[in-house]
Amino acid sequence: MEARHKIALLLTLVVAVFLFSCSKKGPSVDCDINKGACTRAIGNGSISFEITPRPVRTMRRLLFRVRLRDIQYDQDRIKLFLEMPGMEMGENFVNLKRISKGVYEGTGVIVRCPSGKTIWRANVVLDKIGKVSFTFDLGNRG
Ligand SMILES: [Cu+2]
Repeated sequence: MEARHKIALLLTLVVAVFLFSCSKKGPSVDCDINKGACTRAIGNGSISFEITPRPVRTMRRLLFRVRLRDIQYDQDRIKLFLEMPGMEMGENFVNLKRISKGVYEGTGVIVRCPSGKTIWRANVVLDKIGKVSFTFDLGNRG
């Protein structure tokens, strides 16, 4: 093989590896869970979500809080599902109870992923209104 062909082949491989590693980048994190509450618009209002204590760690008792603003929601419970994007981790949900107008709280645990991945998604489901998702990374505390 000529030298320039070898170089061309090498460059092609480098580009291929680069593209592959980019496409493997995983789910995009959209909530900095250790900075405070994250907020999503829904309907004419919004939903805020936070976990305390911070920094958020796995295998600890955590408080999950959802706050509704300008949303008509008369139920006294909200279900919050925890999942890992692209993984089957088994069903994991937290029952949130209304503690004051528009504020729902519940305790739960985020398990440690055996694969070492640390990105989680919380899906907040409001009956007849819809679902919002928050994707966050526990980083080295996952
Ligand atoms: Cu996992």
